[in-house]
Amino acid sequence: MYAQQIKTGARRLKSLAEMEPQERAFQEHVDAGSKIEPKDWMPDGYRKTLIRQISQHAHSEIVGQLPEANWISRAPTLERKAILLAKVQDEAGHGLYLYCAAETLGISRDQMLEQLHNGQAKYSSIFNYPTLTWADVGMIGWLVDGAAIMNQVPLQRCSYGPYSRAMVRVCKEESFHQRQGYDSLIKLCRHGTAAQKEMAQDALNRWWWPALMMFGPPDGESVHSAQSMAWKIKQNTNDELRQKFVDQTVPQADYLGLEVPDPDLRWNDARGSYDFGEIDWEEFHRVLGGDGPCNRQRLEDRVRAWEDGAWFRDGLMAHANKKADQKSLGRADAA
Ligand code: FAQ
Repeated sequence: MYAQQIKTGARRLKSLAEMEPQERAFQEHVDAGSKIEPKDWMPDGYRKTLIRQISQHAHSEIVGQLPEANWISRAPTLERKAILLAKVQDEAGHGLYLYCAAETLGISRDQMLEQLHNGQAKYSSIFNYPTLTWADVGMIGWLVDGAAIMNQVPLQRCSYGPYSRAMVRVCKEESFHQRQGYDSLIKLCRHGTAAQKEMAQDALNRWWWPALMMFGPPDGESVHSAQSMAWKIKQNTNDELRQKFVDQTVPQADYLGLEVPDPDLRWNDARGSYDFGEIDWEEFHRVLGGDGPCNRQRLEDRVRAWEDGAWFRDGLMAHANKKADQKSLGRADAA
């Protein structure tokens, strides 16, 4: 329902009566649950919000390859290596679908990458943390992909057609990612040695809070939530999804025999969900501001990968241009 009253840090939204006819028709279309397609009229703000969110999402997928790729050459078995390779390749595919979806809104992939490389665009805070042990790879699958699924399943119903369709395939693959992470932690925690379980606990201690930060600032400080929900880009607030994630994940930690590093975590019978402790928002803002443990390294790696790939892009362009020349020569001959 349009103008749903949620408490957020955003300014007041326009009512239907305050909108110009074109914008009102757009909003009614969205309210009716219909999709917006690239050639449809859309408010500038809708276009900008989507470009921002989809490009940040795409950047997260490709920067997100880096922490796990660190372990491909050191995976403990051939099977684990094959699984991890497939997962890291999937993340590149997710980036590709998402960059393509953003391109339908009138921005080029080169522009988006330029914004990533010059620090203008964000990517998820979570990928600025290091993967110190093999258990961290399991934690990324279980917690990071788990949080990503919680956030992305509702995005399959996003009002913008190309984004919502891209998310259907992404979510299927993220489910495999989450399962492989949890499976590797079951091996460490329930079938492994005491040292392996300790390694998993240490990884959980380091990844739990950053995983909760993935859902974004608390609702009272979320700048974009109210408008994005009115436009049905987002279906839930950041805090709603964070709570669902905690409720789903704590029993999974119990099954592994791991302790969630939060002394304030307890089941609240009245609410039917878990109460949990205060997130360190200062740390969140520090990481967003570029001062997390790995921000510099991640950006350097992405820029280097872009520069190293220049010869390949040049080759592709030369090939495409040659094909185009041959085609136009063929047409000239036929004329
Ligand atoms: N990190 O007003 P809100 C993955 C920014 S994919 C960095 O609440 P919004 C797969 C936000 O952009 C993970 N920045 O914003 C994988 C905004 O900044 P701006 C990525 C954050 O958009 C797994 C400002 O704070 N998923 O993990 C973060 O309504 C394993 C104010 O925030 C997506 O991108 C953060 N955690 O809600 C890959 C999903 N949180 O632009 C490899 C799509 C907030 O004004 C391995 N995105 N910010 O300068 C979304 O759902 C939303 O954009 C939110 C933020 C929920 C992230």
